[in-house]
Amino acid sequence: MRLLQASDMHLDSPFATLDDDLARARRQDQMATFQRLVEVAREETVDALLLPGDLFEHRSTRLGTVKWTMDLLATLAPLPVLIAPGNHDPIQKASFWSLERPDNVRVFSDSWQVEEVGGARIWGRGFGEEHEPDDPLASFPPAERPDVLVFHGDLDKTAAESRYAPFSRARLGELGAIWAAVGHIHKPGAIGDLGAYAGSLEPLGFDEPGPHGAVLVELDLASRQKKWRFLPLARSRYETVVLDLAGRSDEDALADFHAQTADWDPAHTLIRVELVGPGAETGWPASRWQGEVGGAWQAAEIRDQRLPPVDLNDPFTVRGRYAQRLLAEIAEADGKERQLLTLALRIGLQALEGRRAGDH
Ligand SMILES: [Mn+2]
Repeated sequence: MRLLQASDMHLDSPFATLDDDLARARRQDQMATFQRLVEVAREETVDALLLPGDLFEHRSTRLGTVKWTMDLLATLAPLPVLIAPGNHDPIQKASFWSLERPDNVRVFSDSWQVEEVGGARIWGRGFGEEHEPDDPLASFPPAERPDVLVFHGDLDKTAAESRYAPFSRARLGELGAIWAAVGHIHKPGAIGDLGAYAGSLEPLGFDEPGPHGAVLVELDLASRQKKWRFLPLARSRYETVVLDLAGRSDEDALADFHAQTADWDPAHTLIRVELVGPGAETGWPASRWQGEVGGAWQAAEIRDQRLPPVDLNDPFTVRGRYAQRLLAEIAEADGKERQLLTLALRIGLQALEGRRAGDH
């Protein structure tokens, strides 16, 4: 039998860090990719579509989107669509899961339930609340042997580490399913030989780089063997390019940028360029980099983390001591904090030279 697995669509995500037009475009991408998923279910003549959670973003999904989704899934009938709600779309009393749905769409509750599809026993379980520190596999009925599992949870985590249905791969192995279709982790990947996370169907941000999509599984119930492959269905991808300016000109670094990104489709790539190394004083300003990287990308942002020239051997001046203190903190920091501290270092050193803060 053939199964198509996809999760973590987060339809109607706010994309709050993007400007309004781009956020709207990304929500349209999410819906277009979901539509593509439904087409693939039809083209690949699968026996069921498995959606292990976070189909919706319960704080921001609009009623119209829920209805659009259900109408689309209805077009697959009689193909079963099995949904195990996740932490972003838990089955609560006052949720869109209480709306009417097509007969072929089945939503698992927050206790394990079974659906029979083509002779396979497909067991599923959903989130009932946003936070669930209990191991979802601990409550699996002990006398049962599942063929397929569909659920949302956090792999190789303990209750102390995760409030998102933490479970162990050892326990998953003990249950003896041929395949586990699991949602929650947005990076696509195998769970050993036991199953897989399909990852977020359409990536949500720069922390979800690379191709995203769905998983197509082929199972043989008699031999309990399986084959599976990843289908890159996402419309867009997020990529970060780090350009180290040490020992080369801005022109060379830009040529390197073009070489590194040559294979990516600009119209469907959101790109972040991190400038590191020296050159903040003498190199192109961030605004020039923004222009050089180009407007062909779906979105392009420059993260300027270049350091100003600093004499580290000068602990006797205010400038040297300020720099040492900030550099020590920069070494410990990451992400946004690192960017902020780098900016503080640059502006602070300029201020100590009597220059205006806007000159960076
Ligand atoms: Mn998710």
